[in-house]
Amino acid sequence: MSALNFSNQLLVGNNFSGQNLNGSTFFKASLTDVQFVGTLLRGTNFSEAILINVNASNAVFAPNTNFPAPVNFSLATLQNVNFSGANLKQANLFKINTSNINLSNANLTDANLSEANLSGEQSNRPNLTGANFTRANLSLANLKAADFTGANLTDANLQGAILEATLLVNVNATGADFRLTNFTDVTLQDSIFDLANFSGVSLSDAPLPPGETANLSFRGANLSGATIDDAVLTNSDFSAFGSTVTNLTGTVFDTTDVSGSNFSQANAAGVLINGSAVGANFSNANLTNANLSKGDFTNANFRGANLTGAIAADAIALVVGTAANDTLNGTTNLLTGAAINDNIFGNQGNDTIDGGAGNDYLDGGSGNDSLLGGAGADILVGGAGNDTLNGGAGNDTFIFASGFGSDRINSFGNNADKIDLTAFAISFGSLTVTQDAANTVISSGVFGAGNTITLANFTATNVDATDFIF
Ligand SMILES: [Ca+2]
Ligand SMILES: [Ca+2]
Ligand SMILES: [Ca+2]
Repeated sequence: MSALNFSNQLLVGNNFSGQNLNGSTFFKASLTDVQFVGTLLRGTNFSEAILINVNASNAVFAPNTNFPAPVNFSLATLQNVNFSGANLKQANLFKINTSNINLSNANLTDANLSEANLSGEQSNRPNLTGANFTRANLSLANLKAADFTGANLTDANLQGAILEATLLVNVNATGADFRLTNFTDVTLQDSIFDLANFSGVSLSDAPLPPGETANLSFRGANLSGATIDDAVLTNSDFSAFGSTVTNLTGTVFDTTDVSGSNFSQANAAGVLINGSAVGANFSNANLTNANLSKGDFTNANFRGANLTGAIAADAIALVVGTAANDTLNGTTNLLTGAAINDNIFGNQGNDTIDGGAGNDYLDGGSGNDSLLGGAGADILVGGAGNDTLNGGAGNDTFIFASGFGSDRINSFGNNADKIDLTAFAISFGSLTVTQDAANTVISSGVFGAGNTITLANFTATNVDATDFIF
């Protein structure tokens, strides 16, 4: 059987399972209780047809050499239609209107689902599990309450789609475009959104049961100007994708949990984080002009981050200075009185920074700063300007990078403290170590003129390669 014309016909109870109906037309036909299980339906036309209780599981609609036209379902009405495992590659599903649709494990690569209605209710979710939407066009589609568990949305276009109450679990949406989507009440977990575009998106109410983590990957994604509120994005990855850094400029994380997440290298200028960021990694992130007030940064890592112009009022474990000459002190846990491992940034101005107890990260920024580590294994970064550094008790690390100035380390602990010169990629042989009265002066052609490290009251012959991290 092949290329039949059912245009405008009424089909009830027909069983076409396993047959070859390639090239047939069902234009404006009405099909009720029809079976197409495993049927060959390449190059067919179902536009404006009405399908009720139709089983087309494992049917083949994809074009081939003999039937090069994609199947056409545009403007069709589909009630209780089962496309599970069907091959709908390149299918034209423009403006289809569905209820109780099953597209589980269907192949919708390069399909056009623009303005399609695949919506349902949470009690009876449209089944899109395991479906392949690679490069599919889902722009302006209504996907309310759809279950995308295990689906592939790589490079899919979801611009302006309704994703309200959807399940996005174990989804791969690498490179997908989510601009202007409605992301309310979604469940986001164990999914990949690398290089995806969320620019300007509003994502609200994405909770998870207590104790569960989100484990999302947003590497190299664009979330600039996005507003995310009341979401759980724990243990998520916002680090770079190859050479593409994640764009978080102006992103708002309002009452959103980003604990354990990795923001390493992210461009997060002007970002707002006011929820839990416990144990998060902000190393080398651009946090200029960020608003980190009220955030909880306990055990967070800000090594190499730039917080110029940032504010952190009432933040936990993070203290940020202004452009003026600030006096900044490490904090204690208000409930237990215990020392906190603080991250303290002086920024511009001549700042006095005291980490207090705990393993602190102190960054003077520009200006002639005075840094005191106190007890604990501290990391002190003088930054530009002529700084005075004192690690205090504990095994402390002093980090120097290009243009660090003429800095002085008081009470350098031989065989305890370390000078980190990793930024210069040199070895001990490139250093010049001289005795200058009671002090030791360390210089190098690699540092450039005007950049010296003075170890106050320290004997030059005690300086060897073990005092450095190269
Ligand atoms: Ca400073
Ligand atoms: Ca110390
Ligand atoms: Ca300095």
